[in-house]
Amino acid sequence: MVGSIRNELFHQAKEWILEAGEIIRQKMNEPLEVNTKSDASDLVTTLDREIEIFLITHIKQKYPEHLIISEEGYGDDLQSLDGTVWIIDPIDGTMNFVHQKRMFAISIGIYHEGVGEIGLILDVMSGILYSAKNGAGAYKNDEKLPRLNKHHSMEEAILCLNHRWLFDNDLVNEEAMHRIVNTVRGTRTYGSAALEFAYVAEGALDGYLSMRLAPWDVAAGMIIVNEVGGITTNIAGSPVHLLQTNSIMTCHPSIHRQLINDYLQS
Ligand code: 2AM
Ligand code: CA
Repeated sequence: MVGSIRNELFHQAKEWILEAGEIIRQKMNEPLEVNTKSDASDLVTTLDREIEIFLITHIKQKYPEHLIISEEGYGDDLQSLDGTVWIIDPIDGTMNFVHQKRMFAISIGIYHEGVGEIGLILDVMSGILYSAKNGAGAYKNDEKLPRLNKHHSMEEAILCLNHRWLFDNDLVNEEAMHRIVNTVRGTRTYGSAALEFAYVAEGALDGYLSMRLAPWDVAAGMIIVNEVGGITTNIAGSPVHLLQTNSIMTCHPSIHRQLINDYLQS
């Protein structure tokens, strides 16, 4: 993508994500209709839908040729990442939004011909915007994030993971997960994949593992983590496919290497 087009898109997407955050903060204390989707923990509210429609309406008006992948079904049904594709989660961490009224985000990733060009993650309640442009580094508001260079051992690492992967499950060997948890300095679970990516990018977490994430959970975060030298793959170490769900590990490079070589390689 040409740099001037990337810059223009970035400013536009930033304006819309900040406006969307403002709408959520204004409306979140009004009565909310909460419904479940695939299971009892998979929630959607009227505001998830409203914010998705807000973003898609703006995108389609200004950029009618752009395509959209989004969580609540108002986007396009895509079979490829050809062209310019916005991958959107209007509220990432809906359970946090409903129950805790904090620790949720809006996530927008923009890809051009399959290449991640722009990533934006807004922590709605704090107003902190994590952002990145391909090749231009990642930012936390106006502060440039340093690259993840210093070597970390597993013993010094803080990892983020959901407790469910420590129990018998179909997606990962729970004994490998037990060894990981027994080795690292600490574990955390925040419940918003987008924010968990952002915390890896800023070095507050050394890695985040999840066994099942959708494209909109990871699209922006992958671009932001990549800009600071972090690595995102599935848990086998293979590339993430943005048209399907994936297992995910997004990590400081030295932690990524150790997790694959010493724990997760079968
Ligand atoms: P959501 O709130 O947008 O649904 C919670 O651990 C993280 O996983 C959140 O980012 C949440 O995104 C995502 N998530 C929850 N249920 C999911 C599902 N069934 N498939 C994929 N991602 C899911
Ligand atoms: Ca969502």
